[in-house]
Amino acid sequence: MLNFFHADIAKTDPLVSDALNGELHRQQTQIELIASENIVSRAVLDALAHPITNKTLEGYPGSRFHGGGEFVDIIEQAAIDRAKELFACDYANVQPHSGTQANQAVFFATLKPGDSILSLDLAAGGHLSHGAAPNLSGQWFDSHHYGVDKETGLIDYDAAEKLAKSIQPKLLIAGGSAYPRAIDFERLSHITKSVGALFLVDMAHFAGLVAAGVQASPIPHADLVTCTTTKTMRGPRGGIILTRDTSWAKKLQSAIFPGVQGSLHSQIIAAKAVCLGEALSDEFKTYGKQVLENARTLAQVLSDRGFNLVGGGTDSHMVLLNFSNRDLRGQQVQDMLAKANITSNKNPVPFDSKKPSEWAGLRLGVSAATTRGLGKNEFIELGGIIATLFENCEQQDKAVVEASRSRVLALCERFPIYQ
Ligand code: DSN
Repeated sequence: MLNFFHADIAKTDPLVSDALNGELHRQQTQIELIASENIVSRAVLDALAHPITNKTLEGYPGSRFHGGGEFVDIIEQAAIDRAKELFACDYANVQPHSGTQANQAVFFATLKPGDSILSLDLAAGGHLSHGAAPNLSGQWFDSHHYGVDKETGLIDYDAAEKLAKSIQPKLLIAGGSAYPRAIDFERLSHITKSVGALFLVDMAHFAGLVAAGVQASPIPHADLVTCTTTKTMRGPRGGIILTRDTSWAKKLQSAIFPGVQGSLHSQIIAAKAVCLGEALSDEFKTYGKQVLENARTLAQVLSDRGFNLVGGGTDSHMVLLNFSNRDLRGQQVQDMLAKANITSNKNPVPFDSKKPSEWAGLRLGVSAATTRGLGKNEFIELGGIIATLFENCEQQDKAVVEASRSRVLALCERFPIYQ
């Protein structure tokens, strides 16, 4: 049995061990620009790999169905308290296994099947779990979408208001995966109130920027707020539900358990507590400022080189490029960047109704590279490399790719991770 508790994974499972080592090496030698990714601290990794993962518990701190929960109680309560302090709210549920499950729990607490919901269109930067056709939310609810203005790429609040008045939704949702500009929560809150609906803000992508004080908080305006602890929050995979209105507490507690989830993931709760503690630090505020500066720098460099930015720029960690005027597809530019060790993802752009392989957009996010230590100067350099690679999509000049790859590898060496 000693072997079971102490043998190294390299000996017990070489296949998985080799792939894990390969993934670590990939992360160390590529610049990560996928907007939903980040690089967690050693402390978060320690929590994720702790034997606390063995613990099964249902319920909430002080009221569990299983015995032996005294240490998880301490940790979960700390995560709750830290989330409330960080986001200046009065209720937090840290058990959702993901952002999507946080949203499902909110639906369970607020809607009945067939009720109407109104959210940002997927191609305009919304999220699958906000009523997109293939998602459970799109099939169980009468789902409608507001969008962005064709010229500016900014949310068309007047059109959203008209739509809300005609649909009379039960729930209006803001937030998503690929809207780079700030959202006017106050305006959407007024629209919501005018039709007697509830207002949910899913701040999964920009929660870390809210925590750092560089983006406005939706908490004062929304009835309910969900987020993930990945992305800009720089923590483990998982979700959180927040509200300033404690009258929701009972419904939300039972919507998560036993509503849409069973036992909690103890190791993730521990890692969430660590990440929330880190986000309360001054260092995290500095990090948030740097994320914003880096994203704006990248946007400026790419715009100066003639590339088209959806929304005309960014107020967040991400930049969304539209290649439709250049006869390029997102997949082509994603593949070109990958050849030079830059990871990104193709994305639809507003009004893009094509299949994923033909989407005209590319989404770039700076959160992970900022955690690595890249600052404004490095993003000026990286933006230049990226623009040159975009320009090389037609020619496919191997020398350009090789020169870019060497410069990216040099950046990775200057800003190492997990050494
Ligand atoms: N919604 C996906 C993304 O933004 O990449 C995963 O979080």
